[in-house]
Amino acid sequence: MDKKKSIIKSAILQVGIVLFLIIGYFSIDFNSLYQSFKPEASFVNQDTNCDLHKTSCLITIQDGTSFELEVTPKEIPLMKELTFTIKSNKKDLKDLTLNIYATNMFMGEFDLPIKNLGNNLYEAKGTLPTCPMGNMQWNAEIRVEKGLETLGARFQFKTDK
Ligand SMILES: [Cu+2]
Repeated sequence: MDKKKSIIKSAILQVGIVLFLIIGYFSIDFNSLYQSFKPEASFVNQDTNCDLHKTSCLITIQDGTSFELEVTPKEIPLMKELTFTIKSNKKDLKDLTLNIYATNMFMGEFDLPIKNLGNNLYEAKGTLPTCPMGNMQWNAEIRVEKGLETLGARFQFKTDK
């Protein structure tokens, strides 16, 4: 009788430990924890009414530099090469990268070099990974160093599967 009781006790304990680990895993937001280690920048966010699936979106940052981003193909598929075309009012921007990461799940971090094509046109290319969950929300950020400050433009879009 006593043996049975202790078996049940240890089973309950084990289930308890597993539940504790699972709940812990889901309640810690690893993504925002990871993002908090990035150097600080003050971002201007994309207008929430602008949808990169439909049109290009324009962000003008604090120093007057404008970035108009268009993503092709417009469906923004995963696992296919995407082209990020950026028009700016400045033609001599250098060493920029497009930093892309998902905000609702940790899906890795992608730093796409932005090429200056001339005529105020810039371009970055890259492929986003497939996702088991779907409905990923992404930030695509351009950082501009201004003296001691870092300014930036933050574009946002969603993808399905
Ligand atoms: Cu995902």
